[in-house]
Amino acid sequence: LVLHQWSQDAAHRTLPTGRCWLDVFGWWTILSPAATLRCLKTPCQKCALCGEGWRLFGVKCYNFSTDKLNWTMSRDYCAEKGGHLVIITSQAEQDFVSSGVHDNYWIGLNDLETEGKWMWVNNQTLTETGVTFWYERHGQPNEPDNWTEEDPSGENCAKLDYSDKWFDASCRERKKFICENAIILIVIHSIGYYV
Ligand SMILES: [Ca+2]
Ligand SMILES: [Ca+2]
Repeated sequence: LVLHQWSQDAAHRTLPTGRCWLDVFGWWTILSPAATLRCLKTPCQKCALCGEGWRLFGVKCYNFSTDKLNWTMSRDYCAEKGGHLVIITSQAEQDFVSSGVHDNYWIGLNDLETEGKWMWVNNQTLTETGVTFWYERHGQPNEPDNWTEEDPSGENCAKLDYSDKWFDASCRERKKFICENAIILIVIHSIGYYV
């Protein structure tokens, strides 16, 4: 892969491959129609790439599905793509996944094994990750409430709701889902100069 090397004042100039700028993470970014490419260092020697249809945030790639699947099928679909259902471990990540697309999405959180013991798909507990974004009601039970009126087995899978908060829901329901995957790291062997 041949990339150009940019100077600070080249930010926001149009490159043949797309646009580049120094992003908030201090990395150079190119947006091309096919993919988001971001350099880990200046001068660029390694770049972070997300596949087509995946969005780059931090050091991860995210795919927001348009198809609807039940929770287990969503989990398996993300695993087939080499990733996992999204694991939300910070306010910034919560803000990213809930920005722009206000819809219902499965996330990688469940209490299938032990009722009330919520686990991420990598077996981390909410205590371990230290952040939760459950929906809170005023004067009524908060989420998760393990509601059993529609599904007697209760609600054992977590979704990101229109309200940008988490709800437990019946794992049988078909919903859109968010997959999270590692970035593709590319080592650049030849660096040109943008003038
Ligand atoms: Ca439950
Ligand atoms: Ca619920």
